[in-house]
Amino acid sequence: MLNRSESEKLFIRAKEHIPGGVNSPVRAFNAVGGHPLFIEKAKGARITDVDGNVYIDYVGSWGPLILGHAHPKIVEAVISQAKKGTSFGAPHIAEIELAEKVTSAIPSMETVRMVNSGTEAVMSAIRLARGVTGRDLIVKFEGCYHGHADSLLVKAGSGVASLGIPDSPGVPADLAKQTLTLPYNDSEKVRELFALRGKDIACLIVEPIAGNMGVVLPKEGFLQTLREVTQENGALLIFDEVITGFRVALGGAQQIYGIKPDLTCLGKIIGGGLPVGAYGGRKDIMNNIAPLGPVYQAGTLSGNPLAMVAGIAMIDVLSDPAVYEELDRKAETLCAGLLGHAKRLGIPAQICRVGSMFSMYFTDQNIVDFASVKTSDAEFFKRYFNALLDEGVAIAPSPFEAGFVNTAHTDEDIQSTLKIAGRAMEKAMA
Ligand code: HOZ
Repeated sequence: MLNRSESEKLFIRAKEHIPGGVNSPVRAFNAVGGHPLFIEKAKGARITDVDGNVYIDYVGSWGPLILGHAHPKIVEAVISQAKKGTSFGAPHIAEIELAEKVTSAIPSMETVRMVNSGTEAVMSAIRLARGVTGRDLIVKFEGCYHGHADSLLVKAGSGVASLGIPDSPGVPADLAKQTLTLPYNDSEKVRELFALRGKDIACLIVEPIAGNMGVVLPKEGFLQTLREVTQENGALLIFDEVITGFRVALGGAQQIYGIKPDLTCLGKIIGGGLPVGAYGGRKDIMNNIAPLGPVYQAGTLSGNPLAMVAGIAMIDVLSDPAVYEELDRKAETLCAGLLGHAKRLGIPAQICRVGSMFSMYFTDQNIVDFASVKTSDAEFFKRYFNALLDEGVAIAPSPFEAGFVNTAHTDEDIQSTLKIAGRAMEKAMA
């Protein structure tokens, strides 16, 4: 067992003045027991905690660090911008440059508005969809998490699922009523709902590859059904690509599956690890946002220069297709090795993976939706998580999150991880 006493002390101190000692609930380790690690520093594929323990990191700040921690190009861009100013609250050239890069990588985003987080991006896209269609109802899928805006905290994934909070108090019942939920991957139920309520639905929002109930892949034809049904009913299709955008491909999941949504939301990844989000899509829709149109959305720190230059530096590196091939190869090796261990040990297991994002489930069920995800053995996960951590491998402290391979992971890192994971699974069986 590693000595984590300094982290433990800091957690006690943090709880004095920060609710639960954390600034985002899933970090609190509730789903895995013990206390969170307090991080001292991170570089490449490794994080170091305040006790000096070093871990191979597959959390990557929950996805955005596709180039690993403190990538030299991003660090250089941020330092050089900081010397010129950290916030202007006024237009500047880096905003245009990042917007050009995002819209060229994701052509369905004809124009894009920068905000500060994925939550803000989604919240604004929903308001826009309601404003443009003049309708109130929205549709989401069980286990998909789209940030913590009121309308979206209904049957959500991520921390909401980890903590077992089905629907958050504080969300007015009248508002929650406007959010209709369906099981992920159930095309038939989507058609049935739209047949009944289609003319009142402003938009349908989906993670085209779910990443907040763990990774769940869309079944063949599912995204196409969503595209057709929304179009037939005059509702907007919103892809929440906060996790998948620039992660599974430069053009996100929509590039892989060949579906063009009306609006797309992006998050943390386009800031290279700095706080940022964005939403964009068809110009005729986006033109309804203030100052062009009446749908209001604003933010002093939106388009923040530090986040913009970090995002530009990151996209420049990602523009080489070899980056994605390499990520895919390493993630494939890792996942095949993990499944191999499970098979050898007779542990029922499934892995869902697209490129460098993946989740492992300890179940014999096919993973297609939130119900099947919940058949994964949460107690086994807890023991496995802690056994990994004890040997210096960090994965997300919840069975409802994704793991990420980043460009900084070397082949040796993958092999060491596999050795540790084999031992961790054996330990978790005991
Ligand atoms: N929604 C994030 C993971 N999918 C949580 C991030 C955090 O708690 O820091």
